[in-house]
Amino acid sequence: AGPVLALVGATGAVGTVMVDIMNGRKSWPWGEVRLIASPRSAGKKITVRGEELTVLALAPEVFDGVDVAMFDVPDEVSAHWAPIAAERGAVAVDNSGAFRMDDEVPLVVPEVNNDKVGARPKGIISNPNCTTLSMMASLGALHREFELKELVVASYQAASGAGQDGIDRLYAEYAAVAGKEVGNRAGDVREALAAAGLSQDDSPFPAPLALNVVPWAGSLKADGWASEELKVRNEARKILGIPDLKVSATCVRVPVVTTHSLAVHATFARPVTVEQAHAIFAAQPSIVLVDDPANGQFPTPADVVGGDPTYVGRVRQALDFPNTLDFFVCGDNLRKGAALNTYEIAETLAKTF
Ligand code: 2RA
Repeated sequence: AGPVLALVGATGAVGTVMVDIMNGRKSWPWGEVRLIASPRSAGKKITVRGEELTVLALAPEVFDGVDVAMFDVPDEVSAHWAPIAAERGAVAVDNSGAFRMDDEVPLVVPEVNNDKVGARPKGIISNPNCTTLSMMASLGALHREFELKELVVASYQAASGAGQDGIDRLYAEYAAVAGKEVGNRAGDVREALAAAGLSQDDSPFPAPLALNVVPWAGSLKADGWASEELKVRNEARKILGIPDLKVSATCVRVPVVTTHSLAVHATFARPVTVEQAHAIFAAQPSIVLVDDPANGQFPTPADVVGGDPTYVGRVRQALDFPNTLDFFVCGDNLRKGAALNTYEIAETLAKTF
């Protein structure tokens, strides 16, 4: 009958996209699917591949008989429940930050290091943070040829990186400023939000996001770094297998609903031309190269959202830095950045049962 797949967090922002991905998959290796969520969401009905399933409440017994359990839930929920799923015999594929830097948990991007899925002493495999993930297919492909040495990135992260609360907040802020002439005077966007009853204290973002950019994502870490910036550094090193990779990241939230973008400045051990990079990107099944600025062709979140591939463009040889490329990537943070990558790992595992 095929292996049993569980989805924990089936009703959240990423879980909802996961259901969409499962419904769109051409091949289907699974014999049974179980949708799992908090007791609050249990009982909801969701259709997966033509079958209406009832969402089950998270409990140890729901993992009995499960082969692969995908987790799209907050860190603390994964930290508690993924080991329970593993104890009950499932391989947990976790999209939270709870286990990513654990030496006994592989951190997998199928295009880059699929060979690592078998080495999972804890029965847990981690999915990278969406910001890191958006650039991994392109950097992994270049690293194989030219050996990556240094990486400087700036992110342009969408509101949905903060989950459904982030999406809801951005729409509410847009509604509050729509049709108003604000954004010309310091503080007038804040005033417009307050006038519409939107308190900054209730926002998942530390400043207004509509008509703005916010140079912050995640929580405060030592020396002024944001957790998101350290994730980019640590996860890139682990996925690419370059423990001493020099990385510096600045993470910025932008008023985009879904799709993260990154400006990447990557230095290699060997010289690399734009033509070589184009050829490498064009050969990757999960990358779409859109790089014709003379005709206004480059990736933008508005053109990329809802798609599976990572889009790459604006590829340039850095003028003042040897062996260095600058380029721009866009990836749907809920799909390849989260649900799709998790599902691709699960699909790899399905072949092993
Ligand atoms: C964000 N990368 O965009 C995070 C979500 N995991 O906030």
